[in-house]
Amino acid sequence: PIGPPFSDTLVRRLRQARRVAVLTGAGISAESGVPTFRDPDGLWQRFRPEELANVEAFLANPTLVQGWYAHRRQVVEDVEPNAGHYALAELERWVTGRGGQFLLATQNVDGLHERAGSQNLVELHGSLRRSHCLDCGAPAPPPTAPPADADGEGGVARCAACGGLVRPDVVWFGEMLPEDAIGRATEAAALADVYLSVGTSAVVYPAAGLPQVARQAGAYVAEVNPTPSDIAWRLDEQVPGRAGDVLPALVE
Ligand code: BJW
Ligand code: ZN
Repeated sequence: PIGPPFSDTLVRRLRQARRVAVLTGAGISAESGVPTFRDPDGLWQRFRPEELANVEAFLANPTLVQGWYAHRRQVVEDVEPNAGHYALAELERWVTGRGGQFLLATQNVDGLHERAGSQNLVELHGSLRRSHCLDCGAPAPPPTAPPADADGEGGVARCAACGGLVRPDVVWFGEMLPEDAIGRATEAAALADVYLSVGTSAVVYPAAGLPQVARQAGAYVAEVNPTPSDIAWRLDEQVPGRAGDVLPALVE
C-alpha cells in the first residue's frame, strides 16, 4: 500500500504547533468547480487576469469587466465548499482548541472559506460579495450579468449617488492590498511554527512572499499543490496532491 504524500515530519510539526498559518489560492476552490486563473483548463483562460484585473481594463471596457465578475459571482453562488475548505476549518478548531493560534489568509474572493466555517480569516484580495463606486466609494449592489446584446456603455452599472462606475471590492494589479489584511497575514506568517501554502501558483506578490516570510522566521513550511509552484523549491516540503485529498488526510 502507498502511504500519504506528506512526511511524518509535517504531521508531527502540525501536532506540536502552537501557531499555524495558512495561505490559500484558487486551487483550493478548483474541486468545488471554481476555475483557477492560470491552469490550462481554467474556464476563463481566454481572459488572463493580468489583462482584466486592473483599473485600465475596467475603464476601457466596464461592461466586459462587470460581466466577468457577475459571471464569477454566479459560479460561486452555485457551488459549495469542498473537503479542503472544511479541513482548514477543522484544523483551526484543532489548533485553537488546544490553546494555539491560527490564521487563514486567502487570495480568493469566492467566500468559500467563510461558508466552510473558518473564523480567523483574512481576505487579501477582497471579495466578490461587495461592490462600490469607483468615484465616490459608496457601497453599491454588485451588478448582475448584463443583457446578452449589451455593448459599450449599454448595460453598464453606475452608482446611484454620483453616476460613477460600479466596481467589485477586489484588489486589482497595481492596487494596494488592504493594510489590515496584509499586516495580519504577515504577522501570522512571521510567528508561525507551521505554515501551509495551498493551491496557489505563488506568482502574485505580496501574497506569494508570505510563505517565504514564514520560512525565514523559522516556520516549517509546506506547500499543497499537484504541481510545484514557483516558490516550492524554497520551502521545506512540497506535497503533491489535491487540497481536497491532502488536507482531510492531514487533519485526520
Ligand atoms: C490545486 C488544485 C487542487 C489546481 N488542489 N492546488 C514583486 C515582484 C514582481 C511584481 C510585483 C511584486 N510586488 C508587486 C508586484 C506587482 C503585482 C504582481 O505580483 N505581479 C506579478 C504577476 C508579477 N502585484 C500587485 O499589483 C499587487 N499589488 C501591489 O503589489 O500593490 C503595491 C503596488 C502598487 C502599485 C505599484 C506597485 C506595487 C496586487 C495583486 C492583486 C492580484 N489580484 C488578482 C485578482 C483579484 C480579483 C479577482 O479575483 O478577479 O488576484 S490576480 C489573481 O491572481 C487573483 C488571485 O488571487 C491571484 C493569485 O492566483 P492564484 O490563487 O495563485 O491562482 P492560480 O490560478 O495562479 O494558481 C492556482 C494553483 O492551484 C496552481 O498552482 C495549480 O497547480 C493549483 N491547483 N488544482 C490544490 N485541487
Ligand atoms: Zn458614486
